[in-house]
Amino acid sequence: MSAIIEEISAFLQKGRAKNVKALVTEALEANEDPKEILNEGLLGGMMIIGEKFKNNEVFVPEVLVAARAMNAGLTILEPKLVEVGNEPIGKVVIGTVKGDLHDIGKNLVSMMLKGAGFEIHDVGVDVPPEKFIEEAENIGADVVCMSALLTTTMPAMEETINMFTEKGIRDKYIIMVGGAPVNQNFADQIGADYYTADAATCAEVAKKAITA
Ligand code: B1M
Repeated sequence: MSAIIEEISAFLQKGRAKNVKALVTEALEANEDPKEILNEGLLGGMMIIGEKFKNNEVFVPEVLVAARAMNAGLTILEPKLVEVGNEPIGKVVIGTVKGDLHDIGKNLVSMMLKGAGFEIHDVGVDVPPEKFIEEAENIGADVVCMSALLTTTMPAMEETINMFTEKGIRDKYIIMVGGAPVNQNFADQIGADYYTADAATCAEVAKKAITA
């Protein structure tokens, strides 16, 4: 790992958003590979924070500032990771489910979907089933993407799919789910169309599904 990427990871762990932004800019100017900046610098730093959080070595405030620094770095990196074509290949509604405030994974998924040519309608975090439905119906979405990072919020995915079904509109949409605690079994159990483990695969699968 280059020195600058190590520095990005270190500043992210300290939650220093301004330094992370400046270093990501500097790394891009120095022709560092954007994917390496993402995977080793930003996500690498966040993984270390995640481990420390799990072991009670850091607490919510530290994780929160690290997450802010991560999002700050992502905004600089986004144009390099995403090259958008002219005509959208489909419309996506994306959000983190009710009760869940984690948005970094969702933001990455949005970014990759955008890069794959989708028009993105991000409804944010802590999104109730009604909101997913309202937005999907309003914009005429093709795909609905739900993210969950907590085992306690996974049931909100099922609740959302059930509400689409109750309203008789389930089959209008390709429904995709993901997030660290979600897996293929769970996706099958709740009647989602696709589960994918990471942002890049989500974009690939969505593209295939819509052009199938
Ligand atoms: Co939270 N948190 N957190 N947290 N947090 C986790 C998730 C946890 C695993 C930490 C731990 O204990 N090791 C744990 C969950 C345990 C569990 O349920 N199994 C946890 C907990 C317990 C909590 C609180 C309850 C803590 C508390 O208050 N006591 C609390 C809950 C708040 C709430 O949501 N209601 C909480 C709060 C927070 C912060 C607010 C401080 C902050 C979030 C800030 C933010 O997002 N803006 C935070 C963070 C940052 C984390 C960790 C450290 C990092 C998550 C992250 O952003 N990872 C996390 C530990 C960890 O994951 N190691 C943890 C990077 C991100 C790129 O990965 O989101 O997994 P991820 O996305 C991946 C894939 O999952 C996938 O693509 C991405 C990669 O390409 N993906 C999809 C995601 N969505 C997808 C959708 C798809 C497809 C793929 O299709 C639609």
